[in-house]
Amino acid sequence: MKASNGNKHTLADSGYTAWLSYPVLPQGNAYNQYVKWCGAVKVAEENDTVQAALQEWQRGIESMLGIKVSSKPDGLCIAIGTFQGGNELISGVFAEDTLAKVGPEGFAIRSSEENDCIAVGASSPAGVLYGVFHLLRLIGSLQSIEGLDEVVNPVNGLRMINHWDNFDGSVERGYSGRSFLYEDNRFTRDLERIRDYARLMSSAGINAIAINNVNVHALETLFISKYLPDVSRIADVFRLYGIKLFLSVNFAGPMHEGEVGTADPLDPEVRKWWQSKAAEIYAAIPDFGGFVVKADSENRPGPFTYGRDHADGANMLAEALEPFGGIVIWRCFVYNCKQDWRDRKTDRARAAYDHFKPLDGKFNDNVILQIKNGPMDFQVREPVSPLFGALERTNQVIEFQIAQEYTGQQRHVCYLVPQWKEIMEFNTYAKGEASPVKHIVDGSLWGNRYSGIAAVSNVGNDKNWTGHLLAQANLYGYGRLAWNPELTAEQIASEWISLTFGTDPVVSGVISRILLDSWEIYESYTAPLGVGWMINPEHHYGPNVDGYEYSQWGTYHYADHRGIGVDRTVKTGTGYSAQYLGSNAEHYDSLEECPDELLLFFHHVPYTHILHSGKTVIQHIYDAHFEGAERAAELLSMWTSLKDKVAEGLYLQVENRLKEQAGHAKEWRDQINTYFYRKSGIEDNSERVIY
Ligand code: GCV
Repeated sequence: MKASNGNKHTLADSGYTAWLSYPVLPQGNAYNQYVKWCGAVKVAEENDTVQAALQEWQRGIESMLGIKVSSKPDGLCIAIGTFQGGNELISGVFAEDTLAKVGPEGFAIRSSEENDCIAVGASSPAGVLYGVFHLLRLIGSLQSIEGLDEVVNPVNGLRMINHWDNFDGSVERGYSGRSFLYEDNRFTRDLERIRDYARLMSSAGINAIAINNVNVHALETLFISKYLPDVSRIADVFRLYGIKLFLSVNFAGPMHEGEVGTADPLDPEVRKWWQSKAAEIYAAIPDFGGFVVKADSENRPGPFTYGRDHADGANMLAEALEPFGGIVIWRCFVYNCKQDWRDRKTDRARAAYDHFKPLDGKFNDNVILQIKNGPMDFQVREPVSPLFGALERTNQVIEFQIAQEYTGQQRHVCYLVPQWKEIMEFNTYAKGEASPVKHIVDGSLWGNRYSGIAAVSNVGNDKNWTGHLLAQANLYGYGRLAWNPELTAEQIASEWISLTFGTDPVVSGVISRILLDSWEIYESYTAPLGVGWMINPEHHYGPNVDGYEYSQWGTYHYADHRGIGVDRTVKTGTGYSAQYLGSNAEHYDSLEECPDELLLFFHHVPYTHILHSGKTVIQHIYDAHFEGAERAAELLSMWTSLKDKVAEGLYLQVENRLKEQAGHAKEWRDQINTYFYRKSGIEDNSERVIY
């Protein structure tokens, strides 16, 4: 199998090569420095992953610098390899204490004048690959490669992507075409595309991918039996790039093929069934990652059917995987979508905490709970899930959604890295004053065996992977943030822009501004003050104030002619605010202290309530929607200023999406403003026309 070369111009122009486009670098000091060092490379290992790193190096250097890379150094060179791989340049450059600092996936990099080389060394082939991508990234963003002397390890152990791809080729919440993994109930034959995908993921730092939807349908249930050879072929490609393959499994699997008449996790036959499946999987894929499970949620089967709890269910699977080193990733997105919440006490936001807090400490060591970032469902604004901080004795990963289900579906630009950063920095007060989510997620706060980050993929078979070209920044940014949560949203944006579009500072300035403003803009014309779900039911695109699909019991936002918002306080509401720790609980519970952006998530208030900003709630709604729509239009004019500076193919893709966004933002503005004007009967104090 060869990595695809294709017609480079066309591929880059379509967005296919994404942040591995390796744009030609400008002449100048930096360029001369790179040419001086990068003309030759020394590699001593035949290992497939090290060879993949070498190929990537050659491809990147030849494209960015326009030179041929020799593999027979005669002077300055780059040396690539594992510490034990027999490359004498690597062993000569790194001191013993450096080797000790390099973790299993980390790497060391050192520019050594005395050895005439820049060495990239690691303890594993995957580390070598990450090191090579790192050096290519430095070059692609015009940074110096002289004087380098650093050890880089990923902060998070698990850096995972969850595909919601179905075997029939559809993608649940997919906004970039169909699946590139499956077509009409068959696995793809285009392994080159899988390989290019693996390259992209690995270069962003991803090390785990679950290839099928957490809603596992009948045929996908057979991925662990009949279709195992196909799964194994994908795992072979991922392995080359340091990525472990995971499968989402159906909790009722034992019943599906009629082999066992129950899925009760305490039934010995059920346990045996899963154990034998695990053995079959590991015989085919020795480094298989494990299972992802959605149970007892949105009509999925689970342990509740048998009167068992989620620890019973997860531990049963964990036992089957443990002998092979596999893990179970058990999702906490468990709620009863049919619940009657007219009592105004029943609250979906409470569900994950109510289900899982009592189970803390009851899960096996190879179970990880996967917790959505917020208590609801990836809204443009919601508080951080109170489960972060509540589980002291349980492995856990945070789940983000790169797919923009509720944030414009990759038709609107919404750079999500600032949102994820804010969530990771949120202080839970779980263990003293400094207990941010990022330290729960990286395992350091409680000393967990497993920890990390997972996110729902935003890719499909659209040529540019993500539909909206600018949505690639979310995919790249997610990986980079998972690798190192200390990177800023600005840094990540700037890296992505250089690697994708080249290093022109004007281009970088404009695209950076578009990305960094986009979340705030999207929020302002869609979801005021923490109210969510004002979108059309089922497909979740476009404005519909009463559109929450489970609204048979009333509207989601409780708006009437007097006021709006969900009372989640302890005294008069659902009591959800008490799920937080320390001052967070008081802060959210208090009408005076609750931050404006979450006010309506926690409180029901009259439209005339005065915000910290000094505006009334209703005036805020009007202003935010007028301003948001205006700013959305400005995004388009900012982009058009780049017409002659960005390759035409890329330029036009983004222009088309931004045109749609500008028009659609007006529709949002008009629907939301009209609705609340009619409900409240209160005039806009700027006397703008509200239709
Ligand atoms: C995969 C939301 C989405 C569903 C998704 C679910 C989940 O409800 O709308 O499409 O199902 O979250 O995360 O399991």
